Amino acid sequence: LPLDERLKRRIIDGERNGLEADLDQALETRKALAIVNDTLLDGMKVVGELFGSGQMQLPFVLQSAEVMKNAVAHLEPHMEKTDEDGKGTIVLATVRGDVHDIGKNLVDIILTNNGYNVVNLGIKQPVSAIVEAADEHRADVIGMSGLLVKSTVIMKENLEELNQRGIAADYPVLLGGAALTRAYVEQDLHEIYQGEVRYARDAFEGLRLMDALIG
Ligand code: B1M
Repeated sequence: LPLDERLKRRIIDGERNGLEADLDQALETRKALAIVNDTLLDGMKVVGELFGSGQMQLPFVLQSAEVMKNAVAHLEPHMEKTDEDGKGTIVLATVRGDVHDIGKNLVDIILTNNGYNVVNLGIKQPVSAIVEAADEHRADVIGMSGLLVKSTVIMKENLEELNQRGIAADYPVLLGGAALTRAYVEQDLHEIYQGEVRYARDAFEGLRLMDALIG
């Protein structure tokens, strides 16, 4: 198989052997982020489709996710970084009940590489932990990720909780994850949240929005 196809296959098949050598070879001609965006994420997309249609069982999805994580970790030192620093702080979390963190961790990498201080709380975070961390670190923005349809409801509840605590105006919120739609965030959630709430389709839109919200 051509290199690109081979890398994509490794994600789909959850095959780690030879992964790093292939990534190193890809790095000779392409940028690290392009490899993630144009090749590896394509592989994860296929995994999602196979799983969704019942052609792939959960343990294999987990293996694919592990290979994806390994690949991103291997590529990370090769990603471009700006010299900028201290542009602002975001507390980032996958919401309560949701374990998906590959996308969130990509957002972390992109924002960190572009001068933001990211406090990454991890997965399954209740809103109380998110608020506590935001207060403790004097966060400029709260970022929530979630991939389950259920998580879109939890995000709404979390925004309501911020309203209730009277801190919505202090915390612009950035939301991302596959189950969200722009309309849900920019219309429905925008209507209920008493602060700013924005939708990021991907990590780069997340970066642009951070620049817009803080800059
Ligand atoms: Co799960 N899973 N999963 N899964 N999984 C999905 C989400 C699903 C769509 C698959 C499917 O059915 N086709 C489906 C959800 C269906 C639904 O809710 N309607 C699903 C399901 C059902 C489940 C379980 C319930 C399965 C089960 O147990 N029966 C279970 C849930 C457990 C739980 O959370 N409580 C489960 C478990 C898992 C694994 C553990 C095996 C594994 C996760 C491993 C891990 O993350 N550490 C896994 C995986 C890998 C997936 C799919 C296949 C791939 C997700 C992924 O990593 N994509 C996924 C299919 C899909 O998404 N279509 C699926 C790559 C990643 C880079 O994309 O996270 O979307 P994503 O991030 C993007 C953007 O969304 C954005 O930027 C990133 C790109 O730049 N973004 C942000 C994300 N967060 C952001 C935050 C921001 C800004 C941008 O600012 C704050």
